[in-house]
Amino acid sequence: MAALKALLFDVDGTLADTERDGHRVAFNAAFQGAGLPWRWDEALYGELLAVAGGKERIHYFIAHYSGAADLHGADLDAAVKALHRHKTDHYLALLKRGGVALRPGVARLVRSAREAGLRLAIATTTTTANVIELLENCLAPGASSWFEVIAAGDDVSAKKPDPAIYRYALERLALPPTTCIALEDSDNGLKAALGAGLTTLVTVTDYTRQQDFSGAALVVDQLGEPQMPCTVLQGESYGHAYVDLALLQRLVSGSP
Ligand code: XBP
Ligand code: MG
Repeated sequence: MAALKALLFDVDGTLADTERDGHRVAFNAAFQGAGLPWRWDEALYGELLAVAGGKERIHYFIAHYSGAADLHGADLDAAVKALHRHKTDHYLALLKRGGVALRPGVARLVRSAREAGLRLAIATTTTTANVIELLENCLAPGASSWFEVIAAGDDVSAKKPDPAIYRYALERLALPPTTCIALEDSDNGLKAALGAGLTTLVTVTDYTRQQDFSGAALVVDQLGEPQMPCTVLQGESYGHAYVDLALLQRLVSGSP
């Protein structure tokens, strides 16, 4: 039985429900600041989330929602990079204002993994600065140092669902995927983790609940707490009322 050695966490949607009231709001603030008439409402943003990566998402929007004319012939790549920098500034300010909270069970699971001597890593599409601010602001001051590897954003050129970010994190951990587990929220993230050979647990969000999670070891509504059991949506939780290290070990070892 492969002993669990490391937890690889996705960020957006997994550590915190950041998309609808966080990133989406920041994108719209950047568009407004640039004098652009673009406003991503909750429904449109749900569609645009199919594209991982903020810069890639803006490019996709321009290509598919005829936004190019609003840029009046500006250099497209430079314009998107500038918009994304401003969006990130707005998102960081939102995090600093306390606009985002960790999802249930995240702090508990991270702390118990540390106490058990398990290694922690991040594998995310979002920008490194966003990860550090979220960990420092929402988990604990200094918490970003608890994660041995923070694999994020442009560390890899191919974003999720490509497995590159997970392969990069595993390489830096120098661990085989059989001793690790990935925690994700979306189909893109699941595909990326499975592509890197990782057992994967999914905690859904309102945006991802209806997605296809074939191949996930377990799909739940949230990690849960001792006083707030999670709901199993797919797979087997072996009698565990919430996600803890013992359950993650069973999922990795695959033994019933
Ligand atoms: C989700 C993403 C990110 C965020 C926006 O990342 O796809 O692009 O939506 O962040 P995760 P950026 O892999 O953590 O679920 O604008 O910094 O890309
Ligand atoms: Mg995610």
